[in-house]
Amino acid sequence: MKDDFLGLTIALSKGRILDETLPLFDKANIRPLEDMNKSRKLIFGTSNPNVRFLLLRASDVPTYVEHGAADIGISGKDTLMEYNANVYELMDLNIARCRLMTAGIKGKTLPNNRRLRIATKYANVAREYFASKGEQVDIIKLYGSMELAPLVGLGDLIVDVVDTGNTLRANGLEPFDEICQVSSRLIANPVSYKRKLAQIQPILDILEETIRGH
Ligand code: PRT
Ligand code: MG
Repeated sequence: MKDDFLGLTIALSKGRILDETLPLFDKANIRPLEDMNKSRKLIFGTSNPNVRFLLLRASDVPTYVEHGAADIGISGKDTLMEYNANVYELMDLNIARCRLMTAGIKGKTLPNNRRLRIATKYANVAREYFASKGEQVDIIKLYGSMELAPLVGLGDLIVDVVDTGNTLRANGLEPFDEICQVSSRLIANPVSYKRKLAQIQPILDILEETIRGH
């Protein structure tokens, strides 16, 4: 079911990762032929005829790369931890940095007579984190706006990514524990990595150089 494009297909995601990724590829002389933030397209040719970009939901990037629909991609460590796709993690790009944290209503004590309920889109990460502390929790799976949940009694805590913490504060929440630091990673399909190394390696070299120069 592969299409007939023989070059390198790179999976990117809309939003903050894209904004920090395009300047990196720019250094490698790979620029989308249209404004990816404005166009409604999902496949973008680039200034390099052998490279194209796919524009995906952040959480779909590992899936496209795992199945070889994209050769390489850029994904947050949070997303990689949650979906545990069979991909190579080639490089820490050190962009879109944030932290995975637990958070809850400011000043509120947690119940100790029952299991904690955790509202999150990071169900696997949250379950493993609490299990590692010896705590069994009930997970309430959400797809966005986690900050709302505890305010209306949906869960005692949330697990979410936090940058400045402004969103938590604006909603009367406070961060509690840091689960891990997050940054975006360059990932590769294992077969593509072997077959297309000649195309991938020069891009890796330039990205590496650019990141070190930061
Ligand atoms: O739309 P979709 O559900 O696919 O993703 P999204 O809108 O939640 O996030 P998106 O697409 O903009 O970015 C996805 C990736 O960016 C995440 O997987 C992280 O790896 C990375 N990243 C870095 C962040 C943040 N920083 C971040 N601050 N993703 C989300 N946020 C959220 C945060 O949860 C809060 O709601 O941005 C809001 C502002 O953060 P504060 O702490 O500065 O207020
Ligand atoms: Mg988004």
